[in-house]
Amino acid sequence: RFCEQTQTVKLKTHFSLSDSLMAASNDMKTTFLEMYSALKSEILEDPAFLSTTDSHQWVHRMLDYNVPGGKLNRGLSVVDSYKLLKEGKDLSKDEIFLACALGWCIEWLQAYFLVLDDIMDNAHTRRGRPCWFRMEKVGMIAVNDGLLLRNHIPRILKKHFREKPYYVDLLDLFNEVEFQTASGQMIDLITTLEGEKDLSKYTLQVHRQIVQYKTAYYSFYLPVACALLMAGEKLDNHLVVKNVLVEMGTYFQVQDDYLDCFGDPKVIGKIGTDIEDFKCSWLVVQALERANDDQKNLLSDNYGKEDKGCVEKVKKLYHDLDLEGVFAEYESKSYEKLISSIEGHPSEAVQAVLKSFLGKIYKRQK
Ligand code: GPP
Ligand code: MG
Ligand code: MG
Ligand code: MG
Repeated sequence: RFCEQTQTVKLKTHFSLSDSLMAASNDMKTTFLEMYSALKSEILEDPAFLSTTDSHQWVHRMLDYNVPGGKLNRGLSVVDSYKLLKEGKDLSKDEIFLACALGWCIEWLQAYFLVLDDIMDNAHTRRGRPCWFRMEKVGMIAVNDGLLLRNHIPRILKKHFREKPYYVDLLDLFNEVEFQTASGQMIDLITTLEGEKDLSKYTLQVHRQIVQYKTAYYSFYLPVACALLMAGEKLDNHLVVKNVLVEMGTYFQVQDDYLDCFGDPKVIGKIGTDIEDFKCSWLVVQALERANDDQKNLLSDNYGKEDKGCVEKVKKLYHDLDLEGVFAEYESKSYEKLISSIEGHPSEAVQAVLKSFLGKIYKRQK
């Protein structure tokens, strides 16, 4: 079945024909989305889901609801990065196939994290729809769905990469990054523990630790690391690239924290819950650095409460402290710093990979 999928004209001719960058990335998205259906079919062929039509249907619906509906930035980045590492050489059908499969593994990982994160954050919406656990008849079955999504990843890797010389490194990479993300998530969660609501522990250092671990490794390092492994590279030789990507991932999560409060829910597809959840968000850390004693008291009294009035008071304080301006300043400073680190890298191909990544997220609204 997979061979048939990859025989399509689009896959055969795509890279040699496209000379416009825009057209190339649109076509690649189509190809990438086609791969999703193929991978889903393989998963659904598992005997575990064949015995009852109900289980088959459940997994089908669960995958369609949670896996493909995002921006697909992480997944598509594997393909983009691999292409750039190949310095313009045409990719074979097989290479496109494998890069897309790895990209989907990251999207599967993201789906698994989001399904569970929304339960832990008591969120309401995701990607413009109710969170999966909020759906009728789903509830806490979503915890098990998260586990299933997670377990699909090594199955996809085994099926398509078992014979590759980099298979072990790939498995190790996914394991390591999952560990880092869960560790970051743990710190994110335990800092908000009820009964210990103490804003004085919220510093830039704690914030950095949380976001580096919960977001940067899986969202930024992982896609490029996958592409590097496919290109035959050893990850130990690319620690500088890793550092730049972790910096970029940190900047990306600061944007996420900012958009949680100042973004348009219709555009970002989710309604923020960071203030209610007493999160160690970049905004509250910046507010604490700038607040006078009265404003600090206002924060202590209102941060971490479900009450709409309390949330509004916190938002007004953020506005009074001009956190929009502080963020705009942070955003352009981060961009400049990242560009100069990138331009210090000896390889033009690697520079192109990193710049393409940065271009996708700079001043993002969603
Ligand atoms: C983003 O935090 C971090 C994750 C989605 C990682 C979750 C990790 C697990 C091990 C479940 P966030 O809560 O700010 O994201 P969002 O704003 O999208 O809810
Ligand atoms: Mg969270
Ligand atoms: Mg969340
Ligand atoms: Mg967030």
